[in-house]
Amino acid sequence: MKQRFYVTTPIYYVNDSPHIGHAYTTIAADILSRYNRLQGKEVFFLTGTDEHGQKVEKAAAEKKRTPKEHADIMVDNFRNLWKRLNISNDAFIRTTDDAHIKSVQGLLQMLWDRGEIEKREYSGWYCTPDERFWTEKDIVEGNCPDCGRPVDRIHEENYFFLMSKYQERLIKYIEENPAYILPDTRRNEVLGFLRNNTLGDLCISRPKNRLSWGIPLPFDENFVTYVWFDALVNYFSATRYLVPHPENAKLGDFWWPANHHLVGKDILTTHAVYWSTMLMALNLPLPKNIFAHGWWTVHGKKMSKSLGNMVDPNAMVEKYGVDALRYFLFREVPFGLDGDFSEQALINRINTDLANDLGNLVSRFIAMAEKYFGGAIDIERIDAGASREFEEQCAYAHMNVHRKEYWSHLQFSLMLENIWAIIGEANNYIARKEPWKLAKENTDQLKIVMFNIWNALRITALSLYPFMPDTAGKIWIQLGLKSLVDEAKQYSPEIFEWDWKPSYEIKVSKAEHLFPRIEIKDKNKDRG
Ligand code: ME8
Repeated sequence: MKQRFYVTTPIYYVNDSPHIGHAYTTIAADILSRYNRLQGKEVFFLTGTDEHGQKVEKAAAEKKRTPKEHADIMVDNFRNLWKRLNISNDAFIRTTDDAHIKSVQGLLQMLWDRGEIEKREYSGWYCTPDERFWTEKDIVEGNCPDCGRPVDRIHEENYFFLMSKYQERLIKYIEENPAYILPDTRRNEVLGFLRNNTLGDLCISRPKNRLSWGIPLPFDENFVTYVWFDALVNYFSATRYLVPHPENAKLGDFWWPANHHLVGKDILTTHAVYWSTMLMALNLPLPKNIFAHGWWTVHGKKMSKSLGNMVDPNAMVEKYGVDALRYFLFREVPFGLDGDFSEQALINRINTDLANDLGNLVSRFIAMAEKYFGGAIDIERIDAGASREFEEQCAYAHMNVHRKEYWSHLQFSLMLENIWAIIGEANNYIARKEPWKLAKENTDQLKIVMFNIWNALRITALSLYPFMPDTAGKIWIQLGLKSLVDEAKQYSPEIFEWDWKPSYEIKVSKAEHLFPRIEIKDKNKDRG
């Protein structure tokens, strides 16, 4: 049976407009999915939208729509963006899906029957916009510690998930499974928090008279489910009805547990603490990994509607292309750390790494191959001589691109650095070998050199595919190969080796330059 790989993104609030932060997590999941598919695994890549709660209810009322009508309109902002960014998700979950609602209710009933949920009198400070309770010591001068807006004092009865009793078990689990929460800094933060604080129980309901847009508790119609309980369950509920062959899910052949839950650092606690303890109470296995990546800011500031500084991925794609944006986000900042987004930095990456290093290499190589041999590459050439050094350097960088620790720890920027090491080697090799001289002096040697560059570009295209699928596919075709995805699947794993050769003749062909340079007008010049 094929190995399985299940990766998730957070389900984004349907009411918000997606920005580069949302694009970031989703592209990361896409990179992992594409890579694992190419390695021959059966992949389930899940993303979706979080559609219940007060904010959706309020926004819908303002627009004179029902919450569901509002969600049905807003969800397309996400769906369309994912298409535009070349996201290869296998499913899109909405928390308003009937099957998800039934799943949430089924799990709640199970927890209720097992005595894991209790009804209690409750009073606390409530931040309405954030839909979050705070304790006396959390609030800052009568305001929400998170968003700074005023909080309200609320007394009511509510249902609580008895989370506190799992504190020790969770600490032990995280200690014994070093890869459960990554990166390590985040793991240490969660452990520090759990060791130094007493975990409370989790309020998992809202009275219907205060909030009606939610999933009714199966054991008390007067309450709806707290958004986070509803939302977190998506990762499991999807494995019951959205996976390939859902009929197997019914037979107990589950996709669960996920290999990676990718989240931003803002929602690490809800995943590492709430979700983990919910799963423990349900007797379900925990995901293999929760990876909390860093935060994109703009000029050092948090992106927000009120500051008007949200970077719209659609606009970036329009101006610079999908692959340039995908590349930039994962090359510029190691996954896990925070980064500051600037268009200037994006342009610099396009002009240096993409136009100069990669684009020029491809077009120079194709032009030379056409000039010297009418585009034909002699793939039977084997170099026994000095240029094995080139092969060895490429092979070393290529091995790094595929390093297991990089992939298990999501070190995307290191993989890209190694791909660029191959590109750099190929550029140096051309400078060293001077094919234009060989063309006059030694065409046998020239054939070997051309084959080696061709092969380095073939390996580059394969390695680039998860990050820049469109560009990788274009290079593949220019190299005279047939179809990157089909051939990679058909000839995996040998195709990833330096020595792999196609079984047909190769003729390269010119196409448009992959990444034209972006010229920036010098503002000072305009001023005269
Ligand atoms: O929290 N930098 O949804 P959400 C990097 N519905 N990533 C960012 C970012 C930024 N500036 N801003 C947002 C929710 N993100 C819940 C999730 S999951 C069961 C429920 C990304 O729409 C990042 O992945 O606020 C973050 O965790 C997520 O968007 C929050 O999305």
